[in-house]
Amino acid sequence: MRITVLAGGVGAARFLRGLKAAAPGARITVIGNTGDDITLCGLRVCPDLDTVMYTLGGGISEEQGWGRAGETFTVAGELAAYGGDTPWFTLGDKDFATHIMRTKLLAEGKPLSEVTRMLCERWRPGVRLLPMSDDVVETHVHLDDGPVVHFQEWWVRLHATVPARAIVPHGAAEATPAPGVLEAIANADFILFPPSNPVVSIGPILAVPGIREAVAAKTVVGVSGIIGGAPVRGMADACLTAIGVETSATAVAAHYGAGLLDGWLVDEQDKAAADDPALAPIAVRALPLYMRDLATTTVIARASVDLAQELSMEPNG
Ligand code: FO1
Repeated sequence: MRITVLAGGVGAARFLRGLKAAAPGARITVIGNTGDDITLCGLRVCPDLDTVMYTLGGGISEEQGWGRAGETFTVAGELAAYGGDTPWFTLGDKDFATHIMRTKLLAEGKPLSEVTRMLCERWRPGVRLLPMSDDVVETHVHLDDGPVVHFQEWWVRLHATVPARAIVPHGAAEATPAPGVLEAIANADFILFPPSNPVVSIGPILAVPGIREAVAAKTVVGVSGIIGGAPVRGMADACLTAIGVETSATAVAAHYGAGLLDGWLVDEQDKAAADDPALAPIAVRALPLYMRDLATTTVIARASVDLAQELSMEPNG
């Protein structure tokens, strides 16, 4: 079974751990969001790629969901002594090695997809991890009062508390899918959208020309990251508000649209979504969606696979 997953953020990485357990024989390709990427002190940092690589490779800081376990911050402290670059974005000593190696390989002219493959040779995540594009795409947040800031500054320094009037994947329109991305979508038995932030994690991936159309041609099952009107973690509500979408499992499914989504998993608190006319063409299933641990995550992942297989069988699937 070949599964392709569009992924970004902590929720996606945790979902993928459950997916590997739920479908041990499946060949999983992860198309990772690179809109969160940022250059700090001259080093290229790819948070959503690293979160998947570390989580599935066993190096993640479990409590944070990003960065490395057992970190020290000596280098960050020394940089701060020099006035630092962005003191609000903390890089640990072990994490620095990833960014130094990535930047070295990029400077040798290797594309991000090749660099990611090389870094994964160490971590062995058990999935093929592809950046959505080898071209630079960075999510910019247009604040209500005018300035445009990098997503990380809005997310980390401003805690997404400053109202935004637009969230734009800058560079996406000029980007091309990374090698293997369109093939991974076309050759998949189905596509999964994990409980990622629909605006800043899945959105930028779909904004790369060619990807949305390729995904729409497949059977797609998504997992709501919104339960009972609130994001499970992170600040997806601030992102949804910025694009005028209500923070609800129904509204997010409607945002993706029936042109994209064939199935949608919602928590039991949101089971009314199954009867919402706005989601009529989408097969909605309700089940406990809190990913408390690997066991509960595996059940959720298995449910997404089962629904995708059921929908793939249908004549118009
Ligand atoms: N998030 C924070 O809230 N504060 C940080 O200092 C921070 C540092 C950081 C370093 C490396 C990395 O890969 C991720 C980091 N994150 C931090 C999380 C990051 O903002 C998010 O993981 C994604 O960009 C959104 O999913």
